[in-house]
Amino acid sequence: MTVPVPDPSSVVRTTCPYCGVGCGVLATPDGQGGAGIAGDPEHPANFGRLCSKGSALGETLSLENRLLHPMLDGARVSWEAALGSVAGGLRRTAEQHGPESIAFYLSGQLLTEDYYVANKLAKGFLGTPHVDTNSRLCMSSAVAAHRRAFGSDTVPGCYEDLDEADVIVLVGSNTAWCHPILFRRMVDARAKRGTTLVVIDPRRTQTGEEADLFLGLKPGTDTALFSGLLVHLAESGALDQRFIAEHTAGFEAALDRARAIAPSLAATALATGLDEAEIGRFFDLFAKTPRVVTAFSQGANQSAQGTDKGNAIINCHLATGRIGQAGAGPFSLTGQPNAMGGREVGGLANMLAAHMHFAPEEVDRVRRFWAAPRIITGEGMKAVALFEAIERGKIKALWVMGTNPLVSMPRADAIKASLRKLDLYVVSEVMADSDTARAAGRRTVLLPALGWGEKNGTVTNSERRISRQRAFLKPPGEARPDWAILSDVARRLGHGQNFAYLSAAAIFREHAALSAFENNGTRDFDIGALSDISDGAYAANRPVQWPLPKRGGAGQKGRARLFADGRFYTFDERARFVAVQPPALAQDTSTAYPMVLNTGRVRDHWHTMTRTGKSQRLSAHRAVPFCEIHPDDAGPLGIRDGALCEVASEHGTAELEAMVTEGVRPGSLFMPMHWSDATASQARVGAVVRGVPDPVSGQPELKATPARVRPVAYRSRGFLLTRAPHAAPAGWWWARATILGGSALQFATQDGSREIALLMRGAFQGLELAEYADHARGRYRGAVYEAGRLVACLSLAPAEDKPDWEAAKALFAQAEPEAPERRALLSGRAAAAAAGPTICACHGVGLEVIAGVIAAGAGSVEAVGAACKAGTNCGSCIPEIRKLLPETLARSAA
Ligand SMILES: Nc1nc2c(c(=O)[nH]1)N[C@H]1C(S)=C(S)[C@@H](COP(=O)(O)OP(=O)(O)OC[C@H]3O[C@@H](n4cnc5c(=O)[nH]c(N)nc54)[C@H](O)[C@@H]3O)O[C@H]1N2
Ligand SMILES: Nc1nc2c(c(=O)[nH]1)N[C@H]1C(S)=C(S)[C@@H](COP(=O)(O)OP(=O)(O)OC[C@H]3O[C@@H](n4cnc5c(=O)[nH]c(N)nc54)[C@H](O)[C@@H]3O)O[C@H]1N2
Ligand code: SF4
Ligand SMILES: [Mo]
Repeated sequence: MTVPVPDPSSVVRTTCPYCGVGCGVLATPDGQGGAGIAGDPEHPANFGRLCSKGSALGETLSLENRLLHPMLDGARVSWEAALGSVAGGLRRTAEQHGPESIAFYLSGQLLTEDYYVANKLAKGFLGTPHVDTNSRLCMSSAVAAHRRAFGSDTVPGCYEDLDEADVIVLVGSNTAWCHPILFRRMVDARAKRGTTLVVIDPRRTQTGEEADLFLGLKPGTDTALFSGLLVHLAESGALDQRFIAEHTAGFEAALDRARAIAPSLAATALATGLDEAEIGRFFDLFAKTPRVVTAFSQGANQSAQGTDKGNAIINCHLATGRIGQAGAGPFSLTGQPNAMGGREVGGLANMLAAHMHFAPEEVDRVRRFWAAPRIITGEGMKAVALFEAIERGKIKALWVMGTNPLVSMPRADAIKASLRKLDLYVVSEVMADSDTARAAGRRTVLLPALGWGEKNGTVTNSERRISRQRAFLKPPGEARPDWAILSDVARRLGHGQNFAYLSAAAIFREHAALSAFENNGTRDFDIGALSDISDGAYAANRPVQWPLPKRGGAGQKGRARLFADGRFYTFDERARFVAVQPPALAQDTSTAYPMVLNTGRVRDHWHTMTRTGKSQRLSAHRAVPFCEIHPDDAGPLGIRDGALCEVASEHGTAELEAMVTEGVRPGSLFMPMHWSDATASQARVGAVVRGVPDPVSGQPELKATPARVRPVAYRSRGFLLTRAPHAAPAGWWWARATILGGSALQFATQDGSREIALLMRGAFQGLELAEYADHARGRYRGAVYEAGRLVACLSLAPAEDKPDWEAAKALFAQAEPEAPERRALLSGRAAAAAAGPTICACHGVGLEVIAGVIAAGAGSVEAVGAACKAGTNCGSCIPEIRKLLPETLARSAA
């Protein structure tokens, strides 16, 4: 069962564990638990490139904070005891409350093989339909839109379409930060063929900054914009009448509805808050350009009308016959590395398995294939409903695997409280300190899973391409693959024969066989050609796109595009237009909560930061949780840039640094989703967000919660740098970040310099403490040495004059500073000029350095790169450098 680990020095081809781009990675293990990381030049998703997160994978492999042994109610136990508790608990729960009182909450970050086994165990053998996944929060609206339009959950296009399009429309997608390698392909295409980039987002993101046309619409009004577009296409003679007549149904009703929502440019402008001229430009571009790709992600999906937004987009592509063609089509950008694999195995509560649902013949087919004693016959509860059922005491046993819902679910505080009602709470994790692993039910079992680099299996990226993740590290501690843990539990429940897997390859073969079982071209997902792949071929398998039916034989390349023939998976093979609803947010703002809270991601962190938080490079770009607010709102509220503010909704609160920017609309706030209770005192996004589900997909609206914001006054601000993470005293506001050579706390406190001086003396008793204090002005700096080695340093100042930490951070990176540096630390000045906040994570280049080379004459991104290396590795920071160019030049001209 354990996988042979390649000898150090040998290069292992694997796949990045972060976003859905699915880049190929070459890992060279160093024999000491680490590895060199490079892009795989042969992988068709990235051709050798990696973004900042992929490039820094080597910094996330340490065993710090890993969950290495099974734990039962807080104490280490044997696997025997842990698995016995899980199996016994599941059996008892099923006996006492019925199998439907058991729920699984899975993740688009599991490998397909893990996901397949979890789904099979729950839906076929335990007999519970309540299996949902964090993909519900991620792209279930796109799935629902695909199914309504195509009769199947099919992504029609491929990445080459992005190279070959003349117009790329990005809807609710901060691609430059969230799918950076695809974004670079788009920017390259623009350089080569003059592709026009249109970005539709209420927030001016880095992606928006790079756009040729940025449409900063009112939150939630996408259906009005695309309804207006459909009307415009009809009125400007841009329809593909033949395609509509031969391959679709429902056009008239959809057009009537679009006319009711957005009959004219003026009406579209009114509904979206955009001006007529810019809308007109967009409509013209779309109408006149055959090669258009419309890519969408969370600004479309995470919405109370997410499914309608997807269909409003697809409607425009069907109306012009622009689907399944080179350089043309709607394109759902999936977020997680295996969001697609999860859909393939049926990990969502409204799917059964292998793109089959709950028609009686489908249920019977899966039952026979699995030889399942307790096959489920209908849909289970979707994530939001599932966690509400825990609150109501309906679900008694919950198994969470590969996701951190106490941070990422909406109404997360309520969810946290409800876990106490569970009789059995099982968490399969790689980290011991995730918020979800640290929470407790009445009986809590933590199961240590193998992580990236240790486990083996497959993932499917946004373009339906199946790639291998391969192990190149030894399994640490007692951690095991998720599929093996699940199979062992199945065995203990008496289903050993049906879960007798000896390898990930064996599971993959079964999964491929199910996809082909009684398929005959009736289901899009068919990888029958791989159903008898040998262990050796699986080990060597190169990335391949589905469908890949058996009749094509092994060795076929797979299909890049679907629907080019105009035949869809509906009973009459016609695609469906959908008449969408007029735009509306789930909840209106009120006087108590007058703002709209939008949430999302930053460039260098991944979700709840359990892995990227370990990297000092990735922690430099945005080191504290923040809330973006427009100056027109910040001013009257008395909120200063960089000061702390409290964001509150009906459901909870968070305290963050205000980032005053014109990038957000007046009346809107934006908060990143990354900080958890492990990394900040109070900055969990899920605690604040409401998350009303879309009625069709069940995907919660995470981008528009009514909220309010107010300044929070602290007496002092400061930072504390230590070699190992240092706990913050109660009452501090704090955020933790990994830095070169240690760990940092940025904090705010009601204490002044005298109290902090006492605190430092107490905390580092017996060590050499060098101090500077100006109590009259509330300033204090202290540096702690142990045998000449700098082990801690703290700086404190009045809150309105927050000390800058860049210089101290740079000095802290040297273990044994010389006398001038020691003095510089205490003086609060840098020995050398401070580099400023990091822009280029790969080469650690700060803003001031980049501004410096621009002022000295570097007039282009390339020249900046040549002068200071910024932007020359992964390129994720190029949009930021491009933005600095005119700003700095204007400043130096003034
Ligand atoms: N760096 C980084 N990259 C990631 C991830 C990560 O954690 N970090 N996670 C991955 C995952 S799982 C996912 S799902 C993807 C998400 O990738 P994206 O969808 O690109 O990311 P988000 O920041 O969640 O949201 C995108 C944008 O939607 C906008 N938006 C909000 N409301 C609306 C609206 O009403 N209409 C429109 N048109 N736009 C709106 C937001 O302002 C935001 O800029 O990223 C993946 N890649
Ligand atoms: N407000 C708001 N909320 C959001 C979003 C938003 O935009 N705004 N985005 C939503 C979206 S799109 C997503 S995808 C979710 C993401 O949210 P989560 O899924 O909760 O975030 P992650 O931090 O990726 O959690 C993955 C967990 O799995 C663990 N893990 C890693 N590898 C393995 C493994 O091999 N096996 C096991 N068993 N565990 C492993 C990690 O340590 C981590 O704790 O958040 C959603 N929530
Ligand atoms: S774009 Fe970056 S995060 Fe996404 S798969 Fe590629 S390297 Fe990984
Ligand atoms: Mo996601």
